[in-house]
Amino acid sequence: MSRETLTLDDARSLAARCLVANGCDEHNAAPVVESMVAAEGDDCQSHGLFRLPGYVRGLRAGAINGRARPEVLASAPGVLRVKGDNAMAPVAHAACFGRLAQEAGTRGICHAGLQRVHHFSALWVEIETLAAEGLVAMACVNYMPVVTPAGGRRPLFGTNPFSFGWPRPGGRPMVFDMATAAMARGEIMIAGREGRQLPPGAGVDAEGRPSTDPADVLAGAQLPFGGYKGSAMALMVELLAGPLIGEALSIETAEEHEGGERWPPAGGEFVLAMDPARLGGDRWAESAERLFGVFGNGDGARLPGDRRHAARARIAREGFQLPRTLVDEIRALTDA
Ligand code: NDP
Ligand code: PYC
Repeated sequence: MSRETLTLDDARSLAARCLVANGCDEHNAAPVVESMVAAEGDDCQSHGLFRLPGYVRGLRAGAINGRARPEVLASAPGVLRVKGDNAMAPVAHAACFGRLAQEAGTRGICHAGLQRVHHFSALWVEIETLAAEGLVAMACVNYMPVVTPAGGRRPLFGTNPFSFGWPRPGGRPMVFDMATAAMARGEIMIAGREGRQLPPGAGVDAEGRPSTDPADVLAGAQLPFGGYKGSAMALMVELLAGPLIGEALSIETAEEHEGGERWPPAGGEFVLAMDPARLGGDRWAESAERLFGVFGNGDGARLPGDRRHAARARIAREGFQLPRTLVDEIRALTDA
């Protein structure tokens, strides 16, 4: 596959021009560009510029609002409800995270339920932002039913990612971010694009037979990670990012949008921020550092996020590569 080398600034201006040419104002384009560029910068290709053609399709179909102004309401002490206005999720994060962090600092804990947002990005980006402010944070989203529960046949869950971050005074936060599906759907799509087979256990074909072929699995169903344990985590995400915050389950989103023209559908995001000093007292950092310190002692274990941070340093120096076909597609979407 032919590839083009870009710097992160190249990516920033390529993505910004494309979003603005397709109906976004600067207020909406900027946080979405930063989220995609952060993903490219940490070698998380499935949620980098790979997502841009999908955003453009949603903007052109009128499903995504490129001029959104999400509204932040307090529905109870420590509970924020964010009316997303069909924004791309990073726009809603920019609207509510200042207040979320401030209320978590004064109350010890604050929750934000984001409604009617389009979340196609990597969650670690928003969780790292909150953890860098000294907060313990977690977030999750559901979407469309593409994952079958352990032992079942019918897709019920989205790929339902869950991310968790822990601040580390004087250092970078520890953040993990994982689909509760065995693989993110974007990773399966990229494997298909590059002609690679999937590891066993990623999914089944339309007849329910195990398959390692990306096209078969995309047409069939994905599987949760770790059997019934991942299945329970996916169930939890459905409930947190759906009924708990007044949003749709993945199966409800699919029903609402059957044959719909306004594609892709919007959904919800659950976010929780906690102040560890208020909740845990004086020893919270020291105690956590004792645990973190055991990682990287040569026994082979590493902390989640270590791969991303190594990539961040390398890509900042050397740039990154995108398939030439994707760069051409983005340029065509900018000019058309
Ligand atoms: P991975 O399986 O690649 O990684 C999951 C987590 O495990 C990461 O924090 C990773 O850290 C960590 N990890 C991986 N290997 C090790 C190891 N050997 N030791 C310790 N930690 C390890 O992620 P997924 O493929 O599940 O998800 C990829 C992205 O897709 C995520 O950013 C997610 O937010 C996004 N996504 C978004 C969706 C949406 O609706 N917006 C839906 C589904 C996924 P590290 O990165 O450092 O390797
Ligand atoms: O990669 O599974 C995925 C995904 C779904 C929505 C956005 N990303």
